[in-house]
Formats: sequence, structure tokens, C-alpha cells
Amino acid sequence: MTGAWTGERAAARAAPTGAVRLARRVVAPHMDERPALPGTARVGALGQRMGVNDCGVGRNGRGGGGRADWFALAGFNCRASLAPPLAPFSLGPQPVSFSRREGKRNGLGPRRGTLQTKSSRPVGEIINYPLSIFNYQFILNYLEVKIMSMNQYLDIAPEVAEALKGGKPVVALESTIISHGMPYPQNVETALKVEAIIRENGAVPATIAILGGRLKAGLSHEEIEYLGKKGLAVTKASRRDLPVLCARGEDGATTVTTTMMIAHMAGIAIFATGGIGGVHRGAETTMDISADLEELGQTPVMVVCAGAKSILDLGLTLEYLETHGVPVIGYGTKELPAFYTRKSGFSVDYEIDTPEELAAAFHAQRALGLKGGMLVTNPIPEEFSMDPAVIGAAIDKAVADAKAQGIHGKETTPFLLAAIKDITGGDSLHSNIELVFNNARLAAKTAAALAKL
Ligand code: PSU
Ligand code: MN
Repeated sequence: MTGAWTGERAAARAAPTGAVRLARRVVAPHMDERPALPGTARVGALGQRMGVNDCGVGRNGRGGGGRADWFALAGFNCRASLAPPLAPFSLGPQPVSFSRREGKRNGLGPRRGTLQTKSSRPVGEIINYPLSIFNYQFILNYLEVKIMSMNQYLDIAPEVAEALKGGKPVVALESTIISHGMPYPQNVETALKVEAIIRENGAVPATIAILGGRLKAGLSHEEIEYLGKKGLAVTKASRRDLPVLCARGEDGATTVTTTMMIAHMAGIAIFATGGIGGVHRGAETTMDISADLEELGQTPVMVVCAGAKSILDLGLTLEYLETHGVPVIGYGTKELPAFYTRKSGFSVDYEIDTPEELAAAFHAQRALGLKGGMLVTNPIPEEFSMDPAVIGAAIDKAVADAKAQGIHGKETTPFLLAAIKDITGGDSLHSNIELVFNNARLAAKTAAALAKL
């Protein structure tokens, strides 16, 4: 059986460093009904023959089936940045295609194929190289192929797709903060204002949520209003919730975890929010540790936040992040901010004082091939910060109430957020809103700086 598939380069641009970035969209059979990204080709018929199993990996059961790289090559959007030795691979203006031919199997089982241009002209030396799965893997490692869209469930809003295609700055935003983090209507007002602030600072906002089982990168105002009104009735969606929500076509508000995941699938590197989840107080018995920390350890997205609330055990949260190799940066501070206050008594790993240096550090993390994210903690502006004694007492009371009422699992964080707001009579909500604005500004400036690298 012969299978072939074609992918077309969506955008390529030379960075000042000489590195070449290539965004390629490959259309898989199940994507035929989906709108293509602006400016990309749709190759439905050729895609028909192509599926993960048709790549010779999963089907013959040899050579490590299920590799992410193969999945990327097998028809999902992928973005590659190419190191200079392989620059010819992506430099040609021609659309690139892969054709796989039925060939002899060698003793190790891989099929062979050739990588060539759509017109069968070689793009460069590498392209003509006969490929076994092993040297494929080698090339892919060089290519640093990253999955932009690992499934058929992703919808990137046209404006966001256009910005990504042109290498323009984009900032992701979460939706649990809308549905579970603040009351209506302040949640919707804040979400819309945050988007406006990101635009004022030169980036395109992409609020992320799950709507009708679709992973949405970029929401309309109506969609934000819908989530804000629905509030706690929307499922708070962490990593473990995605499969069932997508299969059932349900809605989900994305936490830091799922926002990072979907941002990364879409090719968005920077994400602004209020606070992250962490290791809860008493986790030594409850084992309540937010999936946000795991995600920071594995997904290459920069998260700009105001630290974490002391509803958490901040010391253990930092230990956990260290174990998972997540750099914790203080923006203009050496001390971890505690959300409502600028100080926590804990040190961060590094102080960085400019968006350009943040972007450079994130860029270096990628260039080093490190897999995780980066946590930027940006202290609440002085004028909006709260009295540590007042907020400390409110948090202690909220934590005690949660314990007394037997609140646990995913309800814990939303319960504590609402209790703190009630106890402080709304003062904390005001601070919460202002710190999100502050983070949006920093994230947009950092995204702009990153786009220049
Ligand atoms: N902390 C806040 N505000 C929030 C959240 C946490 O100060 O809105 C939300 C975020 O969406 C975060 C999630 O990802 O709660 C963490 O929930 P959990 O602790 O259940 O992992
Ligand atoms: Mn939890």
C-alpha cells in the first residue's frame, strides 16, 4: 500500500540569530472539515491515505510507535525551528512534502521514504537523504519539531492564527479565573479589560477555554460573557478532564494547566494570569498538589503571575517547582510575591528586571532543548497590595472553614478564593483584578520582546 501526504509551509522567517523558523500545517483526514489557518493550503485528498497507523510506526509495532514526532509528521500542525546545520531543509520557498513509499524493510523494520518538495525537486541535501525511521528521528530532533495541534479538537481564532503566522506577539489567558476565580460581572469586565491591555501593549490576546468540546485559542466577547455568566456551572477543566469533555462536546474553563497545554498546541509561548495553583497546606496528608506544577515541569510556556496565594504552602510549592526544573523568576524582586502582597519571606531563583531579559531567558530555555515552562512572578503594584495581617487572617479563616466543611479536591481552590473575597468584603477582589492587569502588561511586553528574537 502506498501512502503520501503533503504539508505546506505556513510561514518561514529568518531570525536575527540565523535560526530559521518554519511553521507547517499538515492537513489530516479528520481535519478536512476544519477551516484551514489563513494562508495555508488544504490537502484533503492526499491526507486521506495518511494516518498515524499508516506511517509504519504504530502499525508494524516496531521502532517505538506513538512517538510525538511521528504524530506531528503524521498530520498535525507542527512548528519547527531549525538549527543552522540543517537550514537547507526549510529555506527553500517551495512547499515541502513528504512522500512515503512502500519499500524494503531492513532488519530493524522501518520503511523507507524520501523527503522532497511537492514538485519532486529536492529542497536540499537532507531532503534527498533516504530516510529510515531512525534517521528520521535524528532529523526531527534537529528540527525540534513541536506539536502545535496534536489533535482535531483545536480551534485557533482567525486573529490569533494570523498573528502566529506572522510571528507577532500573542498572549494566552485562562478562563477558570473568569468562571471560578471572580464573581459575575466583574469576571467578564476584567477578562475584556485584560484583552484590551494586551492589545495596548502590542500583543494579540488569546483567551483559552473549551466550548462544545472544542479547544479554543481565542474567544469572542460573547464567548467570554457566556463563560462568565455560567460561572461555577462550567466544569473546571484540568489535564485529566480533557478527554471526556472533548468526547462529549462539553464546555470547560481552563486552569493554568489546560491553558498552558492549549496555548502550546496553538504555538503560543506566553500566558498571563493571576495566581497559579500549588502545593496546598496540609498536602503531606491530603496530597493536594495542583496539576499546574506538573504542567510547568513539562510544557514550554512562560506563565506570568503574581506568585501564589498563601492559601498554599509556598515553601513546598517552591520545592516542587525546583524538583521539576522550573525556573522561578522574580520580576524586579528577589522575593516570591504572595499574590495580594509583594512579599512572602521566600526567595525566588532569579531576579529579572526587563521584558527583554525575560524573553532572552525563555529563548535560551528553548534553545537548550529543555522541556518545561518558566514561572515569572510579578509583584502586585504597591498601591493595590493588601495589608499582610488583614489578608493573612482572612486566608487562615478561609482555610479553616474549608477544612471544617470538608471541602476537598478541585473544589478547594475556588472555595478558598470565594471565602477570602467574602471575608475581606471585596477589597481582595479589587487587588486581584489590578494584579491581573499588571501581569497582562508584562506578558504583552515580554511577548513583543520574544517576537524579536
Ligand atoms: N489561584 C488563584 N486564582 C485562580 C486559580 C488559582 O489565585 O483563579 C485557579 C487557576 O485556574 C489555577 C487553578 O490553575 O485555580 C488551580 O486549581 P487547583 O488548585 O485545583 O489545581
Ligand atoms: Mn487540587
